[in-house]
Amino acid sequence: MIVTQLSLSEVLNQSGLDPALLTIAEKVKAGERITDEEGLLLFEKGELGFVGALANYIAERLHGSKVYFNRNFHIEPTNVCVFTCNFCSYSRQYKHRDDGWELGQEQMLDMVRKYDGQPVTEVHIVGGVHPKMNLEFFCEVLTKIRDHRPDLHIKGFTAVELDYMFRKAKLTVEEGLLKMKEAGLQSLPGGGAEIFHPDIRNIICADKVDADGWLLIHETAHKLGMHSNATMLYGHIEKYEHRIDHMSRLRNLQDKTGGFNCFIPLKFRNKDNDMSNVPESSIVEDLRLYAISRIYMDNFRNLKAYWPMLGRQTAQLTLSFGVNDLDGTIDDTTKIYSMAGAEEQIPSLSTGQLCDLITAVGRTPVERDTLYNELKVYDEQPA
Ligand code: V47
Ligand code: SF4
Repeated sequence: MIVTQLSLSEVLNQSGLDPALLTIAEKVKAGERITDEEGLLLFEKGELGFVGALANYIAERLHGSKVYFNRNFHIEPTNVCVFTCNFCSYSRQYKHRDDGWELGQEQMLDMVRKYDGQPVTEVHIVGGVHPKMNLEFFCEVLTKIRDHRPDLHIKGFTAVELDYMFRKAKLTVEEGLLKMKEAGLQSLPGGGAEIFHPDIRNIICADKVDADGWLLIHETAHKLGMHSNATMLYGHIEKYEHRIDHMSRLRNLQDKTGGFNCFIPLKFRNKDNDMSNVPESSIVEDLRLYAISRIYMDNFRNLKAYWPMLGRQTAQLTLSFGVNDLDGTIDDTTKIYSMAGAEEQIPSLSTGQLCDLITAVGRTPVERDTLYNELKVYDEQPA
């Protein structure tokens, strides 16, 4: 089913529209940035149809009908973690490590070898923060992967994992990142950002790297020529103003460095964690959030909906609300979401299925690499 949004001129000609919302629509038409207050107003008063029309206009202006995906796979080295984020369904404390997993270097390399001869372009490495898996261990893993398959882009380690490793190794952020870059790391995923504002961060994930630490790692990576992504964990106890505060800090850093590839809102899932009493957000709220992110984050070209977590149908819907990227993948091996109650228990989509999902809503699938270079435009159905 194709969701048809109102055009921007239809929105501008609507009678009885709140004058402040009309100003926002005019700014969008002129390609101008909206303020924090206007972002907040969109959360408070912007109906789904209104924000959807604006977001769709921006996404089509930037990307036409193109929707990106990539072919990647995940390595999750361990779910043992020294931190105690209340929303996490995935981690196990070190003293309970027998309930979790800890991969050795050879096991990780076997996962890479499994894709020999297959056209994957990216490996995404992310996991818990294991007290014994240190910088040296991961530098060795990176180099082994790079030596085995130099064409594979290695995107790995959240700022949370890096912050812990660098501290343990008594290195500055720049020294640590340089070591990892030399070993083979090419870009950073966006995890660990959660909600930056201390009023929320101190409740949901008090003991890990704070907002300034997270932002410093990404800023330094950008300075060293590496790109990264940014996430926001939404739909739990945060208020609209915390979302705007979070997005504002990212927008400011992007103004400074231009190093973020994409923004990825992550919907909080409440199964088997210490926040299971917190209800999950509705699909309407999810779609509004995607649309408002697209409108507010004017210097992020790409807005990603991570389908294993949202479910393929909701992810498909987001394509009419500003999203232009579905991540991937032919074989997504992540457990972070399935353990938190995500829609997709065994997240795996073939390229053909992913293309069908995109074409079914009138868009054009485009395979990209990690840095958003276009590899193939699927005008026709793939063989
Ligand atoms: O930081 C953990 C989130 C993130 C839950 O950069 C949860 O391309 C919802 O960041 N409900 C890690 N979310 C994963 C991540 C990611 C995923 C896909 C692509 C990219 C990318 C990055 O997972 C964590 C946290 O925000 N998370 N538990 C939960 N219960
Ligand atoms: Fe550890 Fe990450 Fe889970 Fe927090 S979200 S407990 S840092 S694995």
